Amino acid sequence: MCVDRAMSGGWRPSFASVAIVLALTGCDAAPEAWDTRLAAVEADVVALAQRVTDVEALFQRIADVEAGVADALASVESLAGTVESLAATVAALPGGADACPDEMVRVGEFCIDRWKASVWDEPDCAGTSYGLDRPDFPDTFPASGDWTAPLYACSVEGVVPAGNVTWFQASQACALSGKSLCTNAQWQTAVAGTPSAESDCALSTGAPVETGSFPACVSRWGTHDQVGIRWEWTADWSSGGAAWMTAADGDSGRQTPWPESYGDGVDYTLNVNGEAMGAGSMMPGLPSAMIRGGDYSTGAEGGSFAMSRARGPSHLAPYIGFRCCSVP
Ligand SMILES: [Ca+2]
Repeated sequence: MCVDRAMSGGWRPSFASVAIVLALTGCDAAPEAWDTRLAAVEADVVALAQRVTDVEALFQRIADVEAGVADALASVESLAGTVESLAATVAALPGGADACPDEMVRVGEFCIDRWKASVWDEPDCAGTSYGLDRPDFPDTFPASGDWTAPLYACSVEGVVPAGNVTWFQASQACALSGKSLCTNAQWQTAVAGTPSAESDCALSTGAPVETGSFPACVSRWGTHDQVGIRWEWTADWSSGGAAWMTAADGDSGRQTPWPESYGDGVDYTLNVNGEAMGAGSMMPGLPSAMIRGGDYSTGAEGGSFAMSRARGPSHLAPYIGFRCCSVP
């Protein structure tokens, strides 16, 4: 059919081109049939043009969708970056994930050992544990802290923690484990909520016991045995008083200055106005290093407010141990 030939091929027809093609192809239909057929062709052309317009619109919609998908992908990528950044921020916050090693707990901006320190000759807390019942530290780890072979402070449950250790040895053992002695402020902050009674913590066992032996002796933050077993050296040095406090000042210089609502109200302080005890004797002019918490025979006067400034950093005794802190 003439019209079919005219419409064949891929080009887009117009009324003029259809008329020219019809003339050139020499169609010889009768005039009355011509009008009818021309009307039909016009209708076909209009329909075809509409379909072309529809296809163009479809292509535009596809392009729009593609642009929308690209925008969405960019948004997802940006969001992923934001989430990653937010996760890092959260991890760095106090209490954030992975902020402290497993053997420590997070308290505000610092980490503190869960358990009172034991001192080992292997960095993974293996080998020999020192200072349990006597000052048996090797010559390579002397009282002065001037070590030639390292020892390591570990936070371990279920072992007797170290005593018989000077402040200098305690400080070095913490440092060799990548930590430091806790400051008095850190110690006091972390101990919050620890019970202060003899029945709750190792304050009247007569000898050191293993860490964790008194399950109730735990602070609100999760530290164990800050009260009892052995006093703990803190990093802080200070002066003693002008003179050693005598029995006239209280029970051998002990005072119980805390309000009733602090611990059990009888936690004692020692020599807050006096001299400090050195290696075996009272030494005028020797600074004290503060010890906290109380030991296996302090009794009810030990507790989360118990403190003594009666021991110089060079003192060592079975009733003094330590624990370590760090800032991540
Ligand atoms: Ca107490």
